[in-house]
Amino acid sequence: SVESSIPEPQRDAWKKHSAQGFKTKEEFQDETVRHIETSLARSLFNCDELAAYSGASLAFRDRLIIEWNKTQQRQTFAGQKRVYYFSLEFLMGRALDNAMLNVGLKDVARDGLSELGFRIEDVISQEHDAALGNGGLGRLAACFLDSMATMNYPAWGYALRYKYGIFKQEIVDGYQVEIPDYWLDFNPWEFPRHDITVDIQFYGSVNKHQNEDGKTLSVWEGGEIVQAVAYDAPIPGYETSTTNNLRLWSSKASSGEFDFQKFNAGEYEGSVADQQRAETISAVLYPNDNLDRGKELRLKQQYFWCAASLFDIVRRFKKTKKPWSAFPDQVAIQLNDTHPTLAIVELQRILIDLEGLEWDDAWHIVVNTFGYTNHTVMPEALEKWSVPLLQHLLPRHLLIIYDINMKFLQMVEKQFPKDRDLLGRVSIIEESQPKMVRMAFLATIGSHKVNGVAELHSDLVKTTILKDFVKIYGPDKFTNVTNGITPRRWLHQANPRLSELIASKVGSYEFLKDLTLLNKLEHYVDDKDFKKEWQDIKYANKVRLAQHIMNTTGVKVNPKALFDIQVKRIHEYKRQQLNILGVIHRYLTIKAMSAEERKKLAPRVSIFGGKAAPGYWMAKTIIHLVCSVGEVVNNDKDVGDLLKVIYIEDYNVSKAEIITPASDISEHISTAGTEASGTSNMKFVLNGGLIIGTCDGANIEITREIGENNIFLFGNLAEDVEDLRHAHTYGKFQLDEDLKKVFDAIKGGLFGDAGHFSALCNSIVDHGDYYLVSDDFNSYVKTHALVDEAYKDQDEWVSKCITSVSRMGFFSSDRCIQEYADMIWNVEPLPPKP
Ligand code: T68
Repeated sequence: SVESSIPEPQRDAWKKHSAQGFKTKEEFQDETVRHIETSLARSLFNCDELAAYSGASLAFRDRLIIEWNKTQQRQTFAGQKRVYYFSLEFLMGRALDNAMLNVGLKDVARDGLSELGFRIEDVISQEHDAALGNGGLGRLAACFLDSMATMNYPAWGYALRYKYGIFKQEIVDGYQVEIPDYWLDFNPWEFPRHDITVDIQFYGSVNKHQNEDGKTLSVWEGGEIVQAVAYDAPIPGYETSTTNNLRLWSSKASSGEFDFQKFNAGEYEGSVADQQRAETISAVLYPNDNLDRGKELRLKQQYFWCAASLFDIVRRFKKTKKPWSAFPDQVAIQLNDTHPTLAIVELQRILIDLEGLEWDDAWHIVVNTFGYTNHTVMPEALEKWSVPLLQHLLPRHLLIIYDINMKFLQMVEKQFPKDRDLLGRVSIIEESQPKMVRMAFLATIGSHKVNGVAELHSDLVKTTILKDFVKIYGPDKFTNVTNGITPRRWLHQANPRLSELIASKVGSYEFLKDLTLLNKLEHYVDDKDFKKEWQDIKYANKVRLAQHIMNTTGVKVNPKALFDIQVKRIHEYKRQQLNILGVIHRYLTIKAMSAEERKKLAPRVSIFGGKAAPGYWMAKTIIHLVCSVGEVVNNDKDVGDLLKVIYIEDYNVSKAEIITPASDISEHISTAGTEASGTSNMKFVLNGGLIIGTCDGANIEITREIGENNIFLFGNLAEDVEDLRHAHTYGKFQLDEDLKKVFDAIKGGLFGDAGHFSALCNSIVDHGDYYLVSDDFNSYVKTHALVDEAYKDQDEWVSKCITSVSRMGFFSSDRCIQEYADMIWNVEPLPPKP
């Protein structure tokens, strides 16, 4: 039996009054109106859409929380292993629509709201995205939470409760402007747990003390204490009552820290400053994707979050009264990139310094607990922390890192005697000025499995950055789990009509839980009526996007044109510059065409979207070029509908839900070997769009699944990139002929002051063209011509789309979670009793 504050005789009374949550339309309306009138203190006379959203959300939240309590109790009773997904980012997007669909009550809510005077779409669109992430890495974590709950895995997410998520992007006069994203104004989805707090230490010094047994232990003393307060968000599974938890830590000054002496001595401002300094830790999400900047506050965030989460997990483990050796049978921790690597060091510290375990016993537990997912092999994105910074902020942890390194190097030396170079190459400490701690090495050494996120990427991990480690540990420690996406949000929620059409053909909505069932669609590839409906749905989705574009940019686009979309973070390696240079080439070509030739051309809308890191100047220049080209092209009456260029402001999860279903073709055109996986490629294909892409990341596996006739691949291969770059640096660079014409147009001022774009052009022409824009340009342009041709045969095009969708089953994040669970976590699901 578990401890309970309610004595046995009173429990029946308690149970009789237990909250049940609504089930019917009337109950939903009761709950919604009650919340609007009492929780929000509004009435019939001042209930706007925002209040309706809030009331409906609170009604749903109540339902979720009831299931959540039951789930947590059930999981605790069962006593089996839980998964903890450590990620500094969870890009959740909106919660209400997802909650409605997952608990299967969206129709109830639609009718209920309609009778109360509201359209459900308007209510849903009131919600502010939970935007606690940059891009793919954060969204992957969110998809994984959905899959883990849906598949009934006992799983928690751990993260930071940033006060400001990723900034909001405005485009002002063709430039990106960043606006802070204060999203906590009203968030019905989180529960503050003021009773769940952890004191987190920073700075101070390390001293030796003897414990009762006469053993000498290192003790970390002094420094400052910041308090972590837990905030919980329920994560409902689809068609299951399992409701998991996402725990977010918020920082505040610890009660000891808030200096009452200062306060009483009249130094009010000083004590408030302490408070603010503490709160700074969880104040803001760092807006860089795939770039490491080594800022002290970022390191503080990482430690704060890891230490609080581990304390929480250890506290939970201790309640089981099991021996420490059982820890890895109860706990699996997955590290989403190297950002949580300090958790490895922190667990080792807890075990040896606080719990008195021997080093080797402790280390065995640590390694068996952790798994590490790598998301990049690009050098500028690999995390390193300077030794002096660590020494200052976390002196005890640095010593432990040195010990981990020493024992590891001793082992390597035994295995490969006299290979001094090898020792230098694999050392956790880089012998630079200042010395640096290589976090990917530490994460690898401290985990039992390391995985990449697509086949090519996992191979690159093994042959480039972790090559020596494969030699040392053998290949079995390294594996691949190709990314996936949740079909609930990215098909059913984003594209309800397509989901419904599919269900009508494959027999039920079961495919949302087993995406491989989509293969039944292949029977309908030649079904005329089906294809007509398919096309109608695509058209309707394009009309919806065209409306959004009209509302936000004032540009009218023709929904019958070919919609060509590239939405993702702006990065040179993702090559939005290749796309826009290709668009300019198209524009110049159209201008030179006869009226006859123009008639044969399929009209195009080139759509871009995505944020640039605020300090990434080149990325901002790319945005500016896209906007400047749009300014000229969209106002060129001579070109008209043949070409439009659109920049969609503030790309985020909820915009993606409108954009993804509306593509005819989307662009996934990174320099081969740079994009670890990509996940929007999967979203677009699943929504019946074709893609143009390089042989990179998951594009390769998408091709294998859907067939090479159904994808437009182009460009150099990863295996040739190094040689090409090498050739460039040794003077063998030949600027592509067509690209030269494009640069001449830019330099001639066709898109405004050429000076604005000179660094961008020079990076290709004069500075080695690191991302191989010129090498791939010809192949890219030619492939777009093939797209134009293919689009003319609509019947064949739709067949390709249907075939592709029917073969996308592999890319469900449910399949990923199954692989993680079996290969890495060794955990079992715990389904609710029927
Ligand atoms: C992305 N990484 C990969 N990083 O670029 C993408 N980085 O190929 C892959 O599909 C996706 O991860 C999921 O595996 C990122 O999104 C970041 O956002 C990031 C954030 C902070 C620091 C470094």
